[in-house]
Amino acid sequence: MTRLSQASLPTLPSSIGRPTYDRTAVSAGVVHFGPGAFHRAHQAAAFDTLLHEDPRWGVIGVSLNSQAVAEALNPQDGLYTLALLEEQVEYRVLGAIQRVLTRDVPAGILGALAHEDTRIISSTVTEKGHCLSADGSLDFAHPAIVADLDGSRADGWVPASFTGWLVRGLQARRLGGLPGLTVLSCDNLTDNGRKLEAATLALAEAIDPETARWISGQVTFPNAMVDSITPAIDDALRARILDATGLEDAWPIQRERFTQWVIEDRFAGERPALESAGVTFSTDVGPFETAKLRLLNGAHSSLAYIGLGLGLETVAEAMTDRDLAGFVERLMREDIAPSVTTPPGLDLPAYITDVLARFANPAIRHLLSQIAWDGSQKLPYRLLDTVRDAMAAGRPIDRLAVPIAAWLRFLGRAARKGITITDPLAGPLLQRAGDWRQVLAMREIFGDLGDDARFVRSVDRAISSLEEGFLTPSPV
Ligand code: CS2
Repeated sequence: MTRLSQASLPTLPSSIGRPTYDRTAVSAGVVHFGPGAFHRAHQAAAFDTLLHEDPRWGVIGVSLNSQAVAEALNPQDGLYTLALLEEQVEYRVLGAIQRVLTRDVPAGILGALAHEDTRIISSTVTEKGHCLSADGSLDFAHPAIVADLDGSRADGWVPASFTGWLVRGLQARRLGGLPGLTVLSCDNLTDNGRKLEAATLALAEAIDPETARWISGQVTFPNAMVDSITPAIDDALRARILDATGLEDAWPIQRERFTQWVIEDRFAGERPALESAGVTFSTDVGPFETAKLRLLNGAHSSLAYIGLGLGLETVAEAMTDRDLAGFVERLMREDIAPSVTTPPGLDLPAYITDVLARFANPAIRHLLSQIAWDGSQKLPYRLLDTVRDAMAAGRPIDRLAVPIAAWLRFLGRAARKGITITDPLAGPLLQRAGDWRQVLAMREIFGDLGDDARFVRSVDRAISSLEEGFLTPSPV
């Protein structure tokens, strides 16, 4: 079987989309940290579209924690297949990624960051990759940050954290007399750009104050909202892709057709003309981020923890459970929507209807267990901020407490069965999971919410009602 590569590209059936621009003429305007499925399905697809008009926006991927993407994509000249999931699946081979660099060649990463062609450093390193405390500031006690503070004193420092790499790369640009650039976070965090800016400045200040000053003047960190449902690839789809393309692809990816990327118009220097790829530039991304994180991701995590408790496997399957789907819809419309400022031009009730339809898409097999990863990092943005706003406004929080209770029960089940969970706080969470009050007391997740008697009472009631087999605590 022939492997997908630049050389084998012409053998693709004509029905399969592919880069029709000259890939040898492309320069890398973007260095992206975290070239996993989400980046490759979403932002790299947008850059692939843009490259048909402007060759200066190729992408160099940096994978800090694994060799897997590099091993899959480098032998394929950065090419991979994207399946757009609908009744009729559409396949497209994407070519924006030029190569993927890994930690074992630090000089390569540094060279890319401090290259004159590089004008954007972007990231999808997930919530935990930002090493933040519960208040959203850089966690100076995080082992990777401690290692960077220590390591930065030595010559030839190889950073451990993503933030460390930013500081190291920006320092190299300053020392090399290169201009500043745009650091573009595409992670699911409220105020992602501002948080990354504050974290980078705090670390730079501790390591090299002159670079911190340079960053303040030369580098911008726009906020951005990214949205597209991207389930992990499975063997069934791999087989279908092989069938459709006739080429072996070590790591194809899939996503729904819907995609949205709203970027704050705050670029250092030239802004890529991504409008042609459907990107929206806005002066205020905050309302878009909040609407998406609280409504879509909040509902997703609710479906995941409640659904897993009911023995369900996928999002679409959970949406066929009438009680659960009805509960989540009420949660979105009655409990979450009041905490969301309507983004300009968006009809919030229609947005909720659309999100629910996307969840119910039977062409997408999105595992609840995948969404259940990293609950300690996700719930603060997805649900706890909404709880705080609801309490401050005197609105009920009983329904909002249900997914939190479902997460606590998910932890309790894992601890009882002795199975581990994917979460950077898995150790302490599972240790405390036998007594959910101890989990609520974890300030790194709940802040001072765990001290609030009203919140604790609501969670207590929600746990009892889930135990009794009701989705909702009465009366709702
Ligand atoms: C999901 C997200 O895995 C998860 O936690 O909620 O990846 C979700 O599919 C995307 O944010 C949709 O844009």
